[in-house]
Order: sequence, then C-alpha cells, then structure tokens
Amino acid sequence: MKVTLKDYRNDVKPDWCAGCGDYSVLAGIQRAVVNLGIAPENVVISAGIGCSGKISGYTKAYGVQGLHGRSLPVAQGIKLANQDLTVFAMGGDGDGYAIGIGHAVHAMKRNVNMTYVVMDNQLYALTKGQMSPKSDEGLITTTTVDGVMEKPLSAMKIALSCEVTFLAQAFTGDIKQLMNIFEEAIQHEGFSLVNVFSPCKTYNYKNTPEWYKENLTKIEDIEGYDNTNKLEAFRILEEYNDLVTGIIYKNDKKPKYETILKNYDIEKPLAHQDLTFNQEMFNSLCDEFR
Ligand SMILES: Cc1ncc(C[n+]2csc(CCOP(=O)(O)OP(=O)(O)O)c2C)c(N)n1
Ligand code: SF4
Repeated sequence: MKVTLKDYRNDVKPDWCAGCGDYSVLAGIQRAVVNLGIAPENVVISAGIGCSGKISGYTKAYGVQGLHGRSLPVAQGIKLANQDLTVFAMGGDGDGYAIGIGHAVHAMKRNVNMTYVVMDNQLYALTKGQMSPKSDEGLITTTTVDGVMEKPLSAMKIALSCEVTFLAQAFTGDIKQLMNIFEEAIQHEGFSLVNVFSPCKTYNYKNTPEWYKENLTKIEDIEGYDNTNKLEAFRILEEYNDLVTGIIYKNDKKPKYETILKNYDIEKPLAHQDLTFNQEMFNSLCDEFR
C-alpha cells in the first residue's frame, strides 16, 4: 500500500512556540520518509531531551525519548538489532554537541547505518535560553549576561575529523533542500549527520530566519566544489565559518559497522518487531565483546 503523510500524523499537537524552526524539521523528515516509501512501522526516532527532542512524540512511528545526550547509543543499538528499520537520532545542539559529544564522536567513527539530525538553534531552549557550544560569540543568554566569550564549536570540522561518511547542513527556511538532504542521508549506507539550523523564535534574538538567509551560502553555489574531497570540505568550512548548507562531504568507501562487526549476521535480525529474539547471535556477540 502507498505510504502517505497521513500515515505519519498522530493526534498530538506540538507545543512548540509559533514560528519555531522545529516544525519544518518535522515536516521535512515526514515528507522524506514518505517520498522514499518507508512505512511508519519501519521507522524509529531516538530523541534527545530539549524542545527538539519532542519530535519523536509528534510522529506516528516508533519513538524513544531517553536521557539528555544519549540518543545515539540507543539508536545504534536499535539499528544493530534490526536492519529492517530506518533509524534516526534527533535532538538539539546542546544534546548533541555538549553533554552528548562523547557519543557523537564515537558514533561517527563507528559508522552504523543511521541518520543523526541535530536541530541546531545555537542555544539551550527548553531550559529557557542558556548558551550551548554552538552559541555565537557575543550572544547574551541567561548564563552569559555579558555575552558569550568564545567562538562557536565547529561541529562540522569535528565530524570530518571523526571520519563521518555523510555530512550535511540545512536550514529550516529552505524546506525543499532540507527534504532532499534528508532523503540522501537516509539512503546513505553508513552514519549520516545532518545539522539543521532551526531558529528559536523565543530565546535566540540574533540567529533569526532573516540572519540565516543573509549569512548562509549554498554549497552548490560554490563553483567546482567536490563533496568527496575531505580537504576541500575542511577548507570551505574554515572559509565560510561553517555557514554553508548542502551535502558537505560524502564517503561511500568506508565500510559500515554492520559489515565489520564479528559474529554479526546482517541478514538476520537480533530482535524483530514481531517480538522474535535471536538468542544464538546474541550469545556469540557477547562472546566477542567479553
Ligand atoms: C543529564 C541532564 N542534564 C541537564 C538536563 C536539563 N536539560 C534539559 S534540555 C537541556 C538542553 C536543551 O538544549 P538543546 O539540546 O540544544 O535542545 P533545545 O531545547 O534547544 O531544542 C538541558 C540542559 C537534563 N534534562 N538532563
Ligand atoms: S523555546 Fe525556542 S526552540 Fe523551544 S519551542 Fe519555542 S521557539 Fe522552539
């Protein structure tokens, strides 16, 4: 049966503020899975804690909202348990690049086949507007009353250093690009990081939709850019201060973790939605890690 947007809608009304960028992330991800013909019973969202993390409750699919900064270990475990699932980890820049950064670097290095969406509003919103590692220098927040003293963390350059195999940035003001990037990320055979600039209307008075429109450059407008060249990706990120959108880097040669994990049978699920459990594979994986 054909999958439609209706299949992904539930009756929970988002309590995001009017004008929050996160609405577009929700729309973009739902349209991407529908365009790819993926049914909701095959989708899992492991969400972080934050305004952003509420997204798992606003989508009719499997969802987990666990601990702040811990969406990635849960997501990787789910994917390894069942390769039939399309797995997302989704959360804020605080969730992913502050408390969760330790998990993020290892997930990128490991390369499990899943998609990590960071909804980047450049601060902590749910807890009422504190600085995050992505906050711009000078931004006044409740924890930086004289303005942030440091420059924002380059999560993009960290990702490249961790040998991430799909790296993209998008902006909620361009839903078509956002949706296309999600589709590419989902289809990539390995770990994809999509950092989405998703403005917080309530606490971030600087990085507004208008600010992003003025300051972002589309990677396809950079003449001759080759997104398979890692050095070129570093250079562009340095030159544009990370303020680029599009697919920044793609590597199809690094094997995904599933194919190198010993005693792991990619064809047979460890645990399935039908509640079957592969005890034999579980035992041999335990032997491998003992
Ligand atoms: C271990 C732990 N520390 C702190 C918190 C409090 N807390 C909840 S959400 C959050 C930050 C949210 O910021 P971000 O991840 O950027 O998401 P946003 O709300 O901006 O979407 C913090 C610090 C928590 N829930 N758990
Ligand atoms: S506080 Fe900011 S991030 Fe949270 S729902 Fe409102 S606009 Fe969105």
